[in-house]
Amino acid sequence: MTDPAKISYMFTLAPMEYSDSVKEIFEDYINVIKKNFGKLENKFIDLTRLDFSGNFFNSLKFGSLFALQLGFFFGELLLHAVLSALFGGLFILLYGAAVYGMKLYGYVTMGILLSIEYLFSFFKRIAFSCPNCQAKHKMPTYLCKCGRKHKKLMPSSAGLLKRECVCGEKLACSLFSGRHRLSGRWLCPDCDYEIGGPLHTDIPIPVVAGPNAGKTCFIISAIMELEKNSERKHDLLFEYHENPQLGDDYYDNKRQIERGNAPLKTRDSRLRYYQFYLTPRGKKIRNMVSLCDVAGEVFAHGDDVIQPGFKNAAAYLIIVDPLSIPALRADLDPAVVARTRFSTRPMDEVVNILIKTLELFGVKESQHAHIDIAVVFTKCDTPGIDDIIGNRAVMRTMQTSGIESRLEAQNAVCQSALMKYGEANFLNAIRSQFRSLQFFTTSALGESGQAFNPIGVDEPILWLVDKVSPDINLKAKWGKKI
Ligand SMILES: Nc1nc2c(ncn2[C@@H]2O[C@H](COP(=O)(O)OP(=O)(O)O)[C@@H](O)[C@H]2O)c(=O)[nH]1
Ligand SMILES: [Mg+2]
Ligand SMILES: [Zn+2]
Ligand SMILES: [Zn+2]
Repeated sequence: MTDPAKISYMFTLAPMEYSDSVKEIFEDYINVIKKNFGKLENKFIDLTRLDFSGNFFNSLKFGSLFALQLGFFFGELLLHAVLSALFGGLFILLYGAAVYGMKLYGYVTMGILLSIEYLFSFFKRIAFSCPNCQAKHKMPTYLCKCGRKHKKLMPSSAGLLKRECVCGEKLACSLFSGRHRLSGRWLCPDCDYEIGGPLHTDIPIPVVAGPNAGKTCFIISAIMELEKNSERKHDLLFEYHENPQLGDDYYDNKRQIERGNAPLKTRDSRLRYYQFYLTPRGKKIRNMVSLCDVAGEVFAHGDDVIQPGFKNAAAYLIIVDPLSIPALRADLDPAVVARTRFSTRPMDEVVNILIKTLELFGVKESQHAHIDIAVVFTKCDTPGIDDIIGNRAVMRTMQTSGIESRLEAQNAVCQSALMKYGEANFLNAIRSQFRSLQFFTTSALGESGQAFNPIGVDEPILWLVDKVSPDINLKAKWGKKI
């Protein structure tokens, strides 16, 4: 189905006018020839009617006059035939060159515009992830004020920089003519859900873990921290993009956590998209980050993971509940373990389900080999954890091993803890499948007994966003370019 746009002069109307003109010129030419030929024919008929039986001189006079007239008409026919063909042909040629030259110029310009748009979109990762149907598209559908939908508002034969909707509204259809500033609405081409706009870097990050690992707590508190600190600390402007039609519970959960309660339990097995913009000051192209939460039950029964959003990820964030590791749990105070709610889902199974899901959607290993992954230990406020993988363990490693980078020390501590506590399978699976791996130790709720005081929850998000976004560079934070 083509878009409801008026036809353009350059691509359609001018060639149509041209072919009409050629037809007209040709018809005129035939008429002129016919007319001249008719004159000649009539003269011949008159000639056959002449009576040459009378006076010889009279006959000679009429005969000569006739021959002269015949010659004149024949000459006229010849002149018209040649001159009209010459001038008509020249006109057709020049007119054709102008019309088709213009059309060719149009196609070349269209090719250039589309190539630049394509390259620009590729390098800036311009796309959008639909929080409703989870599809990922490069270009949303534009809904004109008249209610008509333009599925591909891009340079085309309906217009290179602007096109006209059949309602008469002029629509910018290129990045260079301000398409992103149009005041109509932008929809997902698959499900018509209204999305944020056509010009942002798309950063969907599924958050992966078993039930009760602390996914929802982590996501909500990470977003709260970013909302509070990202502008002040990193000059990144934050704006939450709420999806109330899809049951977005960010603000409800934020209130829950601020009161010291656990967030509302995620019941739906679909991915829930928590979306926000995180953009360096002064940049026109905003980063749309989507943290995708799912009821942990999905990772409890592998068969249920048919969530297309997983295949569109820009990065993954795996949550590890340290208490879900049986050997580590055994090292903690039994009284602490008894009062903490933890995940019982083995971590290597969670990762295997993720990898199987990607296979199911036809995502090849070579594709996710370009994807970065953050492995985030939660609940590090639990007494005893700090000494194993937390800040204290990291500081100790930095002092004893000579590792200067905190990120590297964190990796060393977390990986050796995983090996020590029998999670080599989990470690090998993620190491072999993804590009880069960074460990973080966090607490979504903070020291027990205190009010909301999360630790390190925004770091994994900033790290992944820094990795993915071409415009964000938090070198100062990490101590190196990542
Ligand atoms: N101590 C502690 N408990 C946490 C933390 N994060 C989550 N929890 C607890 O873990 C349980 C499950 O958390 P939730 O976010 O609902 O897990 P989900 O099923 O993975 O979304 C809740 O009872 C939380 O109170 C944390 O950082 N520290
Ligand atoms: Mg949850
Ligand atoms: Zn959709
Ligand atoms: Zn319209």
